[in-house]
Amino acid sequence: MPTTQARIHPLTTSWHWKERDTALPSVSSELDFAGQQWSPAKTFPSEIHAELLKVGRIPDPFVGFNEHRVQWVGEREWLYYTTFDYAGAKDANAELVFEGLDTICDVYLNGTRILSADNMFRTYTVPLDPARLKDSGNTLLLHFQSAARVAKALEARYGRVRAGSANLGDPSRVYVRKAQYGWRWDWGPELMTCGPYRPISLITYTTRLAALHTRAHVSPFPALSPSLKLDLTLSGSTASVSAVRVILTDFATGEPIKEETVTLGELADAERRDVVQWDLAGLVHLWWPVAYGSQTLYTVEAALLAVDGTVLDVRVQRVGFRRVELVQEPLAVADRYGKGTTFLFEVNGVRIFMGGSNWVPAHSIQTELTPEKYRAWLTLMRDGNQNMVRLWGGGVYEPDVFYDICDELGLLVWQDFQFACGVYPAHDEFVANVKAEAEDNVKRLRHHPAMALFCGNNEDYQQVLQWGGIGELPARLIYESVLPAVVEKLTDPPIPYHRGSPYGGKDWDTADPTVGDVHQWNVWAGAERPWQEYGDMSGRFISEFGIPSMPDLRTVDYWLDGNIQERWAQSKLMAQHNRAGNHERRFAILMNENFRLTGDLETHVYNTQIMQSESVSFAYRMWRREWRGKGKEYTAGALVWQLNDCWPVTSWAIVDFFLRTKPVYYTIARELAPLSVGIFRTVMKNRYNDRPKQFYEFGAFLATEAHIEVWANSALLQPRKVNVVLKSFDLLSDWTHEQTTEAVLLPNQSTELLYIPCPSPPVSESAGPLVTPSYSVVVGARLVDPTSGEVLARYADWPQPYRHTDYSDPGLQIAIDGEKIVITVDKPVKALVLSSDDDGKREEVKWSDNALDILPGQPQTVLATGLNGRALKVAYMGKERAMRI
Ligand code: BMA
Repeated sequence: MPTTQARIHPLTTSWHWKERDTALPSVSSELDFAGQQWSPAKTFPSEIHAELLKVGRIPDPFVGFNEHRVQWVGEREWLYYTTFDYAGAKDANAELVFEGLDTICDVYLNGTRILSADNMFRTYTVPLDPARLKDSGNTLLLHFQSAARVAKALEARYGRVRAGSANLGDPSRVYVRKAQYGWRWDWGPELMTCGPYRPISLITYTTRLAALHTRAHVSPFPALSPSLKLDLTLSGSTASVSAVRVILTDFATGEPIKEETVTLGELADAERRDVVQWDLAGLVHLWWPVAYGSQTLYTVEAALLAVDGTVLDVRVQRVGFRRVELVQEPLAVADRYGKGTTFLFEVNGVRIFMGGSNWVPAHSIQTELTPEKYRAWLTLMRDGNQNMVRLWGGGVYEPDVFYDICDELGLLVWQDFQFACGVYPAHDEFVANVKAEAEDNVKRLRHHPAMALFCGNNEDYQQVLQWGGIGELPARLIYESVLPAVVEKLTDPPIPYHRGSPYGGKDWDTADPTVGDVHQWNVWAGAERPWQEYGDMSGRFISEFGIPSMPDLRTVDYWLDGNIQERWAQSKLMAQHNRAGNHERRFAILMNENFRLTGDLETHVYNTQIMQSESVSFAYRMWRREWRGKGKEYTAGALVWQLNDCWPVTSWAIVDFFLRTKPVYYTIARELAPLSVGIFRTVMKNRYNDRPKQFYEFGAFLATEAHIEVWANSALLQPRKVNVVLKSFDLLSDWTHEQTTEAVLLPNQSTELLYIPCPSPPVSESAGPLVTPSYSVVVGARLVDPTSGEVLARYADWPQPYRHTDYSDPGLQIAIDGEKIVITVDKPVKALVLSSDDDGKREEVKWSDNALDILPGQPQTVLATGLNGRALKVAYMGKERAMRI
């Protein structure tokens, strides 16, 4: 039946797949065997590994050494086909839209090749001749070649380049526009996926609203006046088009805000700019990042009307009103590194410290991810007081749902273009392909209020500098001309662009702490400095840093799959699930410096997790302190490497593949809370030529003097009166010390509170006059509301290194009332980790807090949502194997 309405027909059914039989003369002749050698696709969109797994043709690559048993899949060619009917008018327009083909793919419709795709990040729209579509039984056939082989062929043509280190995948990856992590990364397996991984639709229409560009503006501070402009792109016949009706509604309530029907008049142009220009002052609320206000969203609906009022097409886009700027201006006062410039994000005129995470693809097989999974991941970030997610350049541009959720939760998005750790080419064909990819994705993402930054690449500048001997980076053309031009042309209001991460100083210096962003890898990698020096290794914005840990023991047991012989920390199966370069040596250094070595796997898992938790939260504590107010925004953000994993693995992730939080998740959350308090202890030596350095480098073990600095951070926009209560405990005696100071926390910055000698018990006579006994003192700081007595923030500073600390029995008392857990101690307890006693088959318990330091007289309450009668387990420093309560 002929229709004037535009229609979208998602092609989701009747898909089949098979391996290409290269003995057959042509790809199309494979269809002669339809129904025989073809297997029905279990899901659509589809990736071949998922299909092979579901019919049992490959083992789970995430278990044991199976990764190596599935490598053949990526070397082969694969086919998909479906059939569909076409009931539309033969004089209408028809298009096939491919939202994601992974990756090298020829598409045949009824035996004719209609597309040769070679970029998994692009949306391909193929116009069809409806006269050639059959009423029923149109066949769409997809032929995927091996991207790994194509990459090698391109490398043979264009030359071998450097890309990544030995534990990343084959350098030929730079030639193919496919998610780079699939070639193997230092946290992920080699899984060369292929398939139609995003939707394919048939679109039929006479006239169509092909695109909306909603331009939601907010004028500069202090006016912050919202307005909306709308551009339209029409396609098809415009003969019957008369007008467009635009309606703005509140997304949450559905309440209409404004409506206007605009006569379109002469429609010579398919592109219509400024169809509406609305001043919305007083009519809409601003969108704010989490913790700074609400995330009010609006729907813009445009309906294309015919002369007789018939609706020809409708398109909807959700928007938010906000102004986001990347401010790079000279600082007013130099810090220890010099003056330089800021690298800070200002939203609606408010400068905001960014505390967040780097995101890698959350599965090696993209089609296994669901909207619910994305929501769970991003909600964890929001609940962990994080406000920015950086989508790293070796993964994918995520599907729309990811950015929709960021809009809803108030998480700002830093989006890398997809280039990572390599010398990418810049021949014409490649550049054209990349340009088209950038245009597709910028157009797709630009309306999201969460979008804060587009960034040219991940570490391409840095790695070239690091390796040395490479004179030129051809893809500078891409990062310095092509991409910024696309972003500038297509975003309005403008979304900031940054050439690369990291990128900063002169001659593309990527390590300059006074300009741009830095990746701080000098603890885990690089110079392998002690984590206790993170405070001396800051920068204007630290967009990567991290320390790995083992995941939850249940996750370890998943990959072990009952292989008890391999159930020890340094076994080959543990190495299979740890891809970090030199991890054996680097773990050994950090563990040996800080923890008591152990042969017990559970204790080791706990220790690695506490090592990660202590070091990463320490970095956040020190760096947020450098957010010192206007003109002194020395550090304006820190994004931990990395939030998540794409398979079960030992990595830098703060939450493991199965969404099981690691202790660091909670300690970061406390550092990024609207109010936080920090202590830094400095210990002086007896004499400089005394004892080995490491012995008391970070602790008060037989040292002459120790002092502490205490400060607080506030994200509030008003000053806040607090009482700063310090209470110190001696682990070896009953000595305690308490002092209270009144203070006013400055708004939206850190405030220095105290600089005092570390409280210590009296020196025993035998110790001699030069010795301070603070080596056994735990100093607790709390910010307390002067009126209500409510504890607003807390932190406990323990003597270090932790391996020397004499952990006394804390005399734990744990009261459980349904999901409420109250923990009281007689002696300070460090890094108390609550877990539930189960096999991991039930929904994870959601802990309101965890990885706690608890001091006597200061009970702490944790809500364990979903505990649901499960037994509780507890582990802490000194009792690292979890005990059932
Ligand atoms: C970085 C990232 C990744 C890598 C991580 C850990 O610098 O950009 O390429 O996975 O470090 O080594």
